[in-house]
Amino acid sequence: LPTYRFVIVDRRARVGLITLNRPQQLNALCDELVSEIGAALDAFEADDSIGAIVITGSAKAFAAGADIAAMQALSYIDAYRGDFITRNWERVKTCRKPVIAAVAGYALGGGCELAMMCDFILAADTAQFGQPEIKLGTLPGAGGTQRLPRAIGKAKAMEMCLTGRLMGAEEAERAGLVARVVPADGLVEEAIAVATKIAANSLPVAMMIKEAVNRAFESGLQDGLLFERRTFHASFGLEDQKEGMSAFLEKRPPVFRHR
Ligand code: CO8
Repeated sequence: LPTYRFVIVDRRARVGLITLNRPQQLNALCDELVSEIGAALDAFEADDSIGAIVITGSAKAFAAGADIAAMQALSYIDAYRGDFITRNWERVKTCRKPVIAAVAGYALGGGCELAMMCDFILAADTAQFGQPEIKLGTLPGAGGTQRLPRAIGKAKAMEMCLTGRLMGAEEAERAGLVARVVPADGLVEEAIAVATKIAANSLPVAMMIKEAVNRAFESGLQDGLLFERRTFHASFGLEDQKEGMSAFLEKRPPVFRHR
């Protein structure tokens, strides 16, 4: 596995693990860090033996936001011409394998947005989510105003973006921002365990499910249902569908070949 400056990349059997590692800045998301997340995702996506990916930070911070020091002096034309810095961020969204965000501590601004770009969030009981950009004289720039209302509804999203207040793990679970809350000291192991379960299934089926669920946010119900039905039909072309159903009928565990 290659080494990076701001992320640590590791693997546990079929699970790829990306740990943000810029501790002095609470994992503030500078351009290089986000590029490295992209490079690590490229490598995991190209690797047939990886079936799911976990992105995590430290106990204190998943990521405390975009790098304020790098943004402070940016001019409009620099931001616009350079497509600051969303260019890089698209990579997380376009990953076709399942990606879990394992969040402990602060997930603020771009950190909250990065977590929301993942397929779902597992939160430690210490997790704190927020879009505090308003306090810096700007607004969320990587999906905060769009994904947060889809996740938790307009009232809470509007309140969070307009006040910049933080939301703890319990409230985040109640509101639907996170899938589950777990004790902080077991967060990463639990995320790896969940990813291991996902990765034991058929990878092409997991990819189809991810596409189909994401489609629910991009289309009306009829189009979404049609997309689902066609994808469901396509699953009958997979070796893994034959194996999964044969195994059930033969009362044995399936052995998926991920094809
Ligand atoms: N950028 C740069 N440095 C940071 C950031 C950040 N976002 N957050 C923390 N740091 C640095 C601090 O400057 C400090 O550095 P130093 O030791 O050199 O002074 C170090 O990390 C430790 O931080 P604190 O001393 O502040 O730690 P505390 O425990 O006292 O406080 C907090 C922790 C509450 C998380 C606090 O650091 C904080 O409020 N951070 C800023 C949070 C924030 O406003 N985030 C939003 C940033 S704006 C944004 O994300 C826009 C997203 C747009 C999308 C971008 C893609 C297009």
